[in-house]
Amino acid sequence: MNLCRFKDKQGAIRIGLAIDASTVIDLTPAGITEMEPLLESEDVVAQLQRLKKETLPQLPLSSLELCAPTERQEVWAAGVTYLRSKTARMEESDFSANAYDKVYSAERPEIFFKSIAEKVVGVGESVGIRADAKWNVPEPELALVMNSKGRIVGYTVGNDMSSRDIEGENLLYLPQAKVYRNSCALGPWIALGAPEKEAREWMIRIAIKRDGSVMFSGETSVGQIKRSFTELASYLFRSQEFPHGAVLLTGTGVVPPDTFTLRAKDNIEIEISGIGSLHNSVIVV
Ligand code: DO4
Ligand code: MG
Repeated sequence: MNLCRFKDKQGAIRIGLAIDASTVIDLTPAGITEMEPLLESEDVVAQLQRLKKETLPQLPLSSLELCAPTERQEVWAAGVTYLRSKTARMEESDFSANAYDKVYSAERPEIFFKSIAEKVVGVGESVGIRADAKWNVPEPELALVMNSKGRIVGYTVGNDMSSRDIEGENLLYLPQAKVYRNSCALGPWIALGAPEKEAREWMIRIAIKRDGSVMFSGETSVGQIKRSFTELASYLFRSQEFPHGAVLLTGTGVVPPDTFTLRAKDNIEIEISGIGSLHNSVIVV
């Protein structure tokens, strides 16, 4: 079951539920004006199954302006959860290479802050590459959607945009390599109800196009993530509260070759088989 946020003709946000590949029902007439109460409910899937039976407006997906799926959640990110991420980062850095090696197998995962909800970029909007960085890449990632109790209630598609030269120069520059204008894209769908076992079978695919030609494409399986989702989620919620829930990017397993860097006007498409696809163009920020 896939939920989304979309804008109506007056620009107001509404909550939609996909009923097939091309149709969304508008949940507003049923009193659903935000996702948060749904994500907090004991059984969101059962609640949505009930709503599906009500007579609610059916809208063609192609007519909707879809928005980022975040309302008030903070977005965090786990790192070095795939072997590919560890080796690429060890190669790009000099004296901090050991840190990646250690964190990959350490008990405590790497988790860092990525974005507040209102700064998240939605489908069709532009992600940013820093004007002061020379080597910029997208990071296609599965994102866990958790409610305030730390329960994983859904999944969305994420892009943890990164400046590899800034991170590679010195690991202490990580917040600058990771957190800047338009550096986090999510959505448009929140897929609900899939257990971790099922989600680990999904594929993550990325294609980067420049002037209509594919400059890079790659894929990985979610199952390649070294740590369990519950382990990552429980570390995020240690000694920490998220009254509106949280979103956690789970790390990248696809890294373009070292010769590749993004340019303005590139188009990035990330698809996760059990969820849907997120596409964004690139601007310099
Ligand atoms: O350690 C730096 C960031 C790692 C990361 O973002 C990833 O592995 O996806
Ligand atoms: Mg990442």
